[in-house]
Amino acid sequence: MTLELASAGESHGPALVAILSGLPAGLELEQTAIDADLRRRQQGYGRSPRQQIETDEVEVLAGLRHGRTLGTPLALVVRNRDHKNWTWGMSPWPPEGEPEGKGTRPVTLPRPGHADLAGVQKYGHDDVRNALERASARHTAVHVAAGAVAKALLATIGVDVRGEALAEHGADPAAVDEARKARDTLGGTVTVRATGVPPGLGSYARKDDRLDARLAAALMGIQAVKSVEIGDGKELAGLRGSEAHDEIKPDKTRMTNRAGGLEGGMSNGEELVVRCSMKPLPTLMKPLRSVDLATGEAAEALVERSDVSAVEALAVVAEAAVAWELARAAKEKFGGDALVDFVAAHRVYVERL
Ligand code: EPS
Repeated sequence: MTLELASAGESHGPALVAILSGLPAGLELEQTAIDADLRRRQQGYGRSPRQQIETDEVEVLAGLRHGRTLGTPLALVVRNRDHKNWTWGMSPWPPEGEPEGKGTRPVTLPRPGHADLAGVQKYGHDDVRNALERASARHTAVHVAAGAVAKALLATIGVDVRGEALAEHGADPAAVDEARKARDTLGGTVTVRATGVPPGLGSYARKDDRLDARLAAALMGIQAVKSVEIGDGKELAGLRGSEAHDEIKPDKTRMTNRAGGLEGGMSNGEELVVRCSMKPLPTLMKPLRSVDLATGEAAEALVERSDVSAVEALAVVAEAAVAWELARAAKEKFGGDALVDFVAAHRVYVERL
């Protein structure tokens, strides 16, 4: 059974939920490890005051007994504490009583760079909030919880995944202070590295099997991500073949790792190195020109509480996305309804190599 992840949840709704299926039975999970990743995602210089309202914690509703997976769907929940300020505005059922709190008036001023305009056009909404709530990067919280589960599975075969922001643009506190003063926002770049990845995860057999393509989709699927690079990425395009490729030693390791641990759509046993970059966040305190959808007149875009930068959060979210995709590829390769079978299959494979 392959690993699958389904998630749901609006930014100011009651909760974010994820259902993870295909996990082997007997995997030990630690609540503190999952919560530590949730906390890492909330940190970073430049986050919105929203992070002072939220203290993200995972709740498990199914699939776990006494800290071990049952081999059945694992249901994770991260509650939105801010929902208490939006109970009327984000009520799943027709709200009762007089409108109160946030989200009671329709949003009609789409933000350039956000899902706002195309979202209301596509789904036929009158209120931009009906689009922006799910498009929000808030829901990356539950994907980070899922990533922590994936990292626990990968750890059983010696794979470790770690994301880190490049110390520039949105991850440079001085640049963030300047941008905040100018009522502007910043983007930036993060690198995710995975060690202990055995050769042969993914495949060249079909386009959809290629691990590089799958990692690119997983990273590009994160809000605001605009580019993904594997290893030295587009820099390789400017080199000669003799300079670009990683020569092989007799022990089958490489002299360099410009390919970032991926060749032919497969891991090659070297450290896996992927990078992704996010655009500056589109909610600006000094708004860009837009249209008022209620009147059709020129107007300025919606101004809402928001982050100046979320690049350090992206490092944690990208780490989770890479971990999930690697765990999925490992589960495809090694199978196992019981964790011991998964681990044994990995051991036999590595011995053969
Ligand atoms: C977001 C806008 C802000 C961010 C949010 C993502 O939310 P709010 O409008 O409630 O202040 O804080 O990110 C989170 C809440 C989070 O936990 O990461 C957006 O429009 O994408």
